[in-house]
Parts: sequence; structure tokens; C-alpha cells
Amino acid sequence: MLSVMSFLLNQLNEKIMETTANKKITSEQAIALEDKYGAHNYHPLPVVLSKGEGVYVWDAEGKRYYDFLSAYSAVNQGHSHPKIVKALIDQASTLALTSRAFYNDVLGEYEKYVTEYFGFDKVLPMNSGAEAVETAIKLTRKYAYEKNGIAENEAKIIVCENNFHGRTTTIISFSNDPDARKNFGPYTPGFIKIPYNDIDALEQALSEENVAGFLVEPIQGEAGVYVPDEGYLEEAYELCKAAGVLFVADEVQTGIARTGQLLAVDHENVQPDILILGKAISGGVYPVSAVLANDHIMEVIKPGEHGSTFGGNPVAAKVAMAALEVIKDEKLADNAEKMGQLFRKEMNQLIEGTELINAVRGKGLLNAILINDTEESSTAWDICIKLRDNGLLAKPTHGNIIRFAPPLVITEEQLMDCVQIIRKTILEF
Ligand code: IF1
Repeated sequence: MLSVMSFLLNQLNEKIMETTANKKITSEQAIALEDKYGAHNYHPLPVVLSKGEGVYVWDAEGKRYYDFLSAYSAVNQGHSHPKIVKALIDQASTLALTSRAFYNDVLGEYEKYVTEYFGFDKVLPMNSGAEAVETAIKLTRKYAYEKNGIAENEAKIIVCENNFHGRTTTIISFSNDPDARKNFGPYTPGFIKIPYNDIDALEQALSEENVAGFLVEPIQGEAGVYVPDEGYLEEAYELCKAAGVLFVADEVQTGIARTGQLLAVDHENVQPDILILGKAISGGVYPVSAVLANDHIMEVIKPGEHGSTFGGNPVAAKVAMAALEVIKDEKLADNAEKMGQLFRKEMNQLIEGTELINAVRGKGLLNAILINDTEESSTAWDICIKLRDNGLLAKPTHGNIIRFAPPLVITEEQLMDCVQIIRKTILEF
């Protein structure tokens, strides 16, 4: 059975190789095509990737790189993990999509698996991270009206400055990043913005009327891997509980073993009322997101009130189960913790010998180095170009921060190899 499977896969691979070999384009051509025919809503690092495996990616000319972005932490299990890819192929060739108009024979099994895995009564499956955040917002509001007696249309959700929760109209309404917001208004009302990592500000906001929830990233990713003080999440959680306000954790980026625990809130023994997951819940091979909550919360959503054509489709369900199994089987949270400690230790040593880096921060394998230059400078970008030339891919954020987030399957030997590339690049810069 397995040998038939791998024979078929090989045949398929050869077919794909043939067709791509025939139409093989250069990196230059690929960039020119995107430039001409695609919306310019991103500013990619100039590298064109055509293959990935584990911690490695290859460009169109066959040069190999370490991937130190992991598709913004979606590829925690490594590129094209065979077990996850097999789940994808098997289910896609059996039954790909039914919509939720009918039952399918995989979704229930996944729902049982994922709720037991994270310790919640129920899950609401969606596709992208932003959709899952929207779902959590709707759930938080509806719960406030139907279970907490807040008057219709009056519910407020507390959010943090410098948050990143996605790109929908409502989500950008409570962003304070001008690029994400400007000229996309009018904005959705109903949000209170407070400084991140500020318990007093939270306490103050919780004393306002009609507060339904507190939506928070356990570590702020887009803000440049900003780790709050130890105890912040637990205190925030306790304050919310005392105020009867839902604690909503956006673990789209920090979840699924990235920070050295299955969830970043696990570092502080917090069980959110609503948990938002995305990205690595699929190992990056398929868009899968999820909102988890217990019955008394989830039951406020009834048939016809929320959904998505693709949410909870059989492929997504099988892929997510495989991706979550890989996390446990390969003990990726432990590895992220160990490799993260080693990485920050090595970076701190590097910092002692250079003026170019001010600090390293992060948790597990979600880390960033702060470049000793202004946000307006191109230094971080230029360093990333040199890192690329030396075989490691990372992306700057805010002009002077470089995020380092390799797949969690990275070995110590590979990590030390990467440390050497970073050291060499920085010292030669
Ligand atoms: C882009 C950052 C990462 C997220 C959290 C929800 C979403 C995200 C905490 C939405 C998405 C992304 C998307 C990405 C850049 C990125 C990002 F730089 F903005 F902060 F990962 F580091 N909640 N994060 O981080 O999920 O709808 O994209 O599936 O290019 O916009 P999505």
C-alpha cells in the first residue's frame, strides 16, 4: 500500500518536474510577472522560491536557503512535511469540499480531536487568521448581549496599541498602523485601545461600561516580537474574569508550539475564554483557522448566524489533525524552547562584539534582533539582503527590527550553522 502510494507520488512528481522544466522561468522573469500583473500590496525581499523541504527553501536557480520566516510562523512543522502532505493528497483525492450544507465524515472527528487537544468544549472552523479574529469578535459581542445583558449595539472590546490581528475592514478599524488603516474608512466602532503590557490601563478600561471582551496577542508579532512582562497575561486574565469580561487570545502567530509551549498563554497558565488559531494549525499547506470556546459561549451562535463555504472542509480537517499530530510526535514545543534559548544566547554573544545590534528578544523560536538605526533607515533591509546572499532568509519589520522564526524542526547543528551565517553577515556589514 505504502509502496504503491510512493510510486504514484513519484510519478506525479516527475510529471510536475516535466511541466515546470518545460516552462521554467528565471527569478527575474517571475519578479517581472508579479510586478506587472499582481497588485502591489507587498514589498517582498527579492528572492524567488520554487521548492521547500524542512528548514530549507530553494530559489528558481536552485540555490538553497535556511527559511527564517516560516511564512510568518505558518510552517512550524517544516516545509512540505510528508505526513501533512499525505493527509492533504489523500483527502483531496477522496472528498475535498461539501460546504456545511451537508455533513461530511471527517469534520466531526477533527472537531473532537482539536477540542480535546486544546481543552475546549467546541470549535468553530474557519480558513484565514483574519476570519477567525472576526469570528471571535462576533462571538464576544453576541455573548455580551445574550448572556451578559449589555444593551444592543453598545458592546465594546478592549484591544492593544500596535496590535496586528489581520486585514479586514473591522480589524483595521482598531489598528494604529497608518499603512493598514489610511483611506480604508469609515471604520467599525466599538473598540477601546489601551497600551500593551499595561495592567493599570487594562484595569481602567475594564471599569468602563459595556465592556464585552479583551482581545490580545500573547506576544505582539507585528510590533516587532514584543514580549510583555512576566505575569502580564495572567494578571490581565484574572482582571477580566473578575470583571465578567471575556479574555480573547489571538494565538494565530504565537500558537502551535512556536514560543516553546503549545500556546503562548501556557507560559502563564491562562485558559482563554476564546482562543484564536491559524497559520501553523495546518503546517502551512492549506489555509485553516479555528476559534475555540466552551459551550456556554459557543452556544450563542445558532444556525445561519455565521459560517464560511470552506470552513471545516474535509481537507482542512485532515490536514489540521496531521499537523497537530506532528507537533506532538516530534516534540516541537520542546525543541522550540531549547533552540530558542540557544539562539538568544548566541545572539547575545554576538551583540557584545558589534555596535550594529542593540538587543535580541523573543520566546522559543519567535525572536527578533533590534538594529542600531532609525525606523526610517534601510539598514535592516540591507542586512536581510546580505543574509539572503549568505543563504538565510529573514524579513525586516518597522525598518530596524529583523524577525527570526525558523521552522521548529530545526536541529542544533542547523541552528549553529545559521548563527554562523548571521554572525558573518553582521560582522562584515
Ligand atoms: C501579512 C505581521 C506576522 C497575526 C495575528 C491574525 C493574523 C495575523 C496575531 C491574520 C497575521 C501576518 C499576516 C501578514 C504579516 C503577518 C505578521 F508581520 F503582520 F505581524 F505574522 F508576523 N492574528 N499575521 O499575526 O492572519 O488573515 O493573515 O491568516 O502579510 O499581512 P491571516
